Amino acid sequence: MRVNFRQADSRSAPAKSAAKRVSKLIRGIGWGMVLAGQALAGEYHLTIAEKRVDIGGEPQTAILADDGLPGPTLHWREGEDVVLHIENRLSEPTSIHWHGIELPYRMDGVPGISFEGIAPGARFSYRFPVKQNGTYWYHGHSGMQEQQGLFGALIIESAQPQPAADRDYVVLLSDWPQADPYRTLARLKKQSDYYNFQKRTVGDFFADIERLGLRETLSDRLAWGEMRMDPTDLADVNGSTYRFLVNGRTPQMAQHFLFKPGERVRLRFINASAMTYFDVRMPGLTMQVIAADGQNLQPLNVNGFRIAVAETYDVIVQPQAERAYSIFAEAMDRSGYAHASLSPRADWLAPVPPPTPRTLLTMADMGGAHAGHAAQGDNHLEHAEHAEHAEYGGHASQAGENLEAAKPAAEHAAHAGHHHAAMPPEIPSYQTLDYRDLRAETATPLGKPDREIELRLTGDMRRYIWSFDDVKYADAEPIRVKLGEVVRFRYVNQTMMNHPIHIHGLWQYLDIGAGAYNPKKHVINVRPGTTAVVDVPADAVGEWAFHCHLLYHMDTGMFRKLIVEAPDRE
Ligand SMILES: [Cu+2]
Repeated sequence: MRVNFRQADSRSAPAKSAAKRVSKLIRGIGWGMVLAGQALAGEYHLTIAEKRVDIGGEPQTAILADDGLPGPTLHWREGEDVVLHIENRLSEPTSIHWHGIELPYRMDGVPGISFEGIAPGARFSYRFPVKQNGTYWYHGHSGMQEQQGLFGALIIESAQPQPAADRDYVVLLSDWPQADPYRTLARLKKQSDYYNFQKRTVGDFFADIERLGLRETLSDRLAWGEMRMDPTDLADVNGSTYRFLVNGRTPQMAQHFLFKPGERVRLRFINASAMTYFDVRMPGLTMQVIAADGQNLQPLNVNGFRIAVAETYDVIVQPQAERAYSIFAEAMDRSGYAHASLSPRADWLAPVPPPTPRTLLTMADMGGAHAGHAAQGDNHLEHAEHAEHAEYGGHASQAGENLEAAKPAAEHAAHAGHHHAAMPPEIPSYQTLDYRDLRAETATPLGKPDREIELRLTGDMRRYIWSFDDVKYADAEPIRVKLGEVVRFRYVNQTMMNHPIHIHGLWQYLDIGAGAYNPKKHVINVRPGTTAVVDVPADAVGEWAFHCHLLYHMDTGMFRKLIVEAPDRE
């Protein structure tokens, strides 16, 4: 049986609900019968080709799946066998990686590790059973294709009933380069702070790191309460070259999602950026986080969350007022933002909130007021709550999410059609999502790890080389583990950057002291100067990519091959 649910463009609510009806219909009529005989096979076709796109600037060449930026949202169902036919119409090799998906490693889609890649003009068919559900994404794993637009959302419907939502939208965040990404990388290699236009103290900072070491330098600067490093150091590539998009649209392109007051709206946030972390908030609404990286969580109410590159978070909001709400995703370094509206009417758009002051951001980002401890202790146990409050307190609690106050100046005059109605109840205090608060919905007892591997996250910012243990990928031996082992990785971040660490094919259970309820993730962000500990059950044989998900870090060497060996293979 062939069912193609490739409709899913969350821009169009009617199309979406129609597809849902079809989905229900098929399930009602035929699914039981089909399942009795064989797994339902979803068959999909994607064509990878170049296309000129114009996102409010000069037209540029993009590399897209089915001409879409983002590519089409794929809808799979847990328990089905999927077949994905990929056709390469480029003049260079391509690949698609199914991010966060458990599959035979030959289907994982990393050229040079799990398959040969897809040659120009060639086709490749991925086939595997779908063993999980939730919010994921797919992206190119060849060259800079991911940065050039080759990505899309992947939504897997659960075999078990899930909490009902009246609306279900994909909110896919990305960074679109206004320059050729190869040129960007070349520039970074020549001058790593090329994109940092306020670099007055960067030289001092590096000098201090050389003299005192990173830990000293960070704690020194932070303890004085005088952050002399500019916030723009937090991102190597930023809003000076990027436009920030929601589902492929700039803030000016006024992306909106419809709702009726009182409805439960599920928003599936996916950070498909190559390099950009976002701080997400929806002024006037509490977001209930129900899943991270596709995995159900015990519901957690937050007013904001940071989403690292390649992470996904599913949240439920229940807007009560007849007004447009802002979905506001600021680049972590505040060099720009993505914006969309959650609105009762297509012609009502939410105003863009005022940006969070950058100077208040830095403390939290660099490990916060307690950076001295953070550097020694756990990544998540030493979080700077004061800084978090300061970060949002400035306008959020004082302004009470007042829309008038939040209304920005002339540049957003285009959004002036918004509608003001009754204010939602005041939210008493600000809570941002913290890894420490994540609890898996169900317990997974892992037992004691069989061994521990310390992996230092290293780099030479001035030469723009990134690595693990000071050895870059080209010079590194693969990490070898045995099938059935539980390996504890200790990620020691010795750099001044955040690194979102991703392991293909396997899960990382982040040790936050919650035992069997530690959350499992495919991406673990490790903040500057901190250590994160994860337990990884090596439950899938094969050769897997293991890397920082910042594209320019991966490309310059922060990458390993992780081999899970069958017991008889020695
Ligand atoms: Cu990195």
